[in-house]
Amino acid sequence: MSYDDQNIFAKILRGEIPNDTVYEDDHVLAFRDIQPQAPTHVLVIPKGPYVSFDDFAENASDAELAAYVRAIGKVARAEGVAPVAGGNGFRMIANAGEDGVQEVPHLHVHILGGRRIGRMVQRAET
Ligand code: DGP
Repeated sequence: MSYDDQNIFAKILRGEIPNDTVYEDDHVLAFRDIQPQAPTHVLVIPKGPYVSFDDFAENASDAELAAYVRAIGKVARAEGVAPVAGGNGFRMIANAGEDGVQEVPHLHVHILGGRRIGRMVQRAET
């Protein structure tokens, strides 16, 4: 699957659509999900044109990979949900492709916290 530069997160990165930014650096943008599923629901995206985690893992530079992982930790700490910083915990979700039910074809990790998130996987699609 090739990258579609008309996807909604590409538009956010170009500043064509507003977002509620919680973190930004040279390689990463993090912003609040428009349909929050928990008190903390932040999306962390690389600024590069990567469709999914497997695309990113294969094609991103070491600097992009490191920045992305670090940014996820920084966001979790800033949101007060990181256990090593006294938070009560969180879940990271990265949906990929059709079976992963990925809606936006630009890599994003959801960070969910602030409540008990529940079971990891449901048997039936909801
Ligand atoms: P996924 O199913 O993993 O591809 O999740 C896509 C998420 O993106 C979903 O939780 C809603 C969120 N979303 C979609 N459009 C927008 C938008 O324009 N702004 C923001 N902040 N979030 C969006």
